[in-house]
Amino acid sequence: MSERVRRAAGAVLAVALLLASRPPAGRAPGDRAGRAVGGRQAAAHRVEQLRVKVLEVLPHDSKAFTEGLEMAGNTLYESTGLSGASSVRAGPPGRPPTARVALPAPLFGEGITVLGRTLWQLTWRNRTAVERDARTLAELRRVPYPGDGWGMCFQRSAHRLVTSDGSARLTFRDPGTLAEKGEVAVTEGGRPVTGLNELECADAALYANVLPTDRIVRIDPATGAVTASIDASGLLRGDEAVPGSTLNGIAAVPGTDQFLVTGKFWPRMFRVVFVPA
Ligand SMILES: [Ca+2]
Repeated sequence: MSERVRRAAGAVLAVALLLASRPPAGRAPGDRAGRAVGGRQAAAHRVEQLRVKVLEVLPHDSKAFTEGLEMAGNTLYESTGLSGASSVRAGPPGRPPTARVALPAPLFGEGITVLGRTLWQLTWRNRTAVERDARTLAELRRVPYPGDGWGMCFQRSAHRLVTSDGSARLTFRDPGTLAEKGEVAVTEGGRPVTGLNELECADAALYANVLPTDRIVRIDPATGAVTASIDASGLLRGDEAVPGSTLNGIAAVPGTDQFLVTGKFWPRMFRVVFVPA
């Protein structure tokens, strides 16, 4: 199949999926301002092009192989990976953590999300998820977790967890048991977006770091459609880059439209807003 035919087929599929999943009076995915979008074809392909605007630069532990980042109240939670170096930390953003617990080898820490008094921490390929006390970070129990653990966030409005596994698929899970409740394929212009990594649930949208790029995508969880592509390149200076230092870590700042973003082995973290590119 030629590239042109393949693209056309993808476009038709995207329109069909969009129309099938949208209520008749629904807003176009990701159109936060609620502007009318003329033309169904245009609506199906409308991906906002955004960039990061830095509001504040904060220190970040350059030894942290960041795999999960999330704020709850004024507390920043971070999960780090690598067998023998994995941890979960909590404290004010940009300050030394006030609580920190190691995840013993061979466990490889991955995504985290806070559910009130507890939090979940995934592991990469240890087929285990760890539930912790959100205040002390003490381990409460371990639950079997089949497959790769990557990113995770808690979509409060739908009372479900959203998890990634490095593919283009997001899985919805029961927040108490982690049992699968459904899934959605993430597409951009009809094509799958693979490498979905650290996640953030914010308002009605999902955000995902896209490995191995400096890109963050905003996703409509109802359809899987990418509604915005956010260019987060240029945050890490060339002289700060080391092997493995990829962008990975996005945390919404509660009560604002701001986000904290950082990466693996990054010495700095950034408080940003997303603005038109
Ligand atoms: Ca996050």
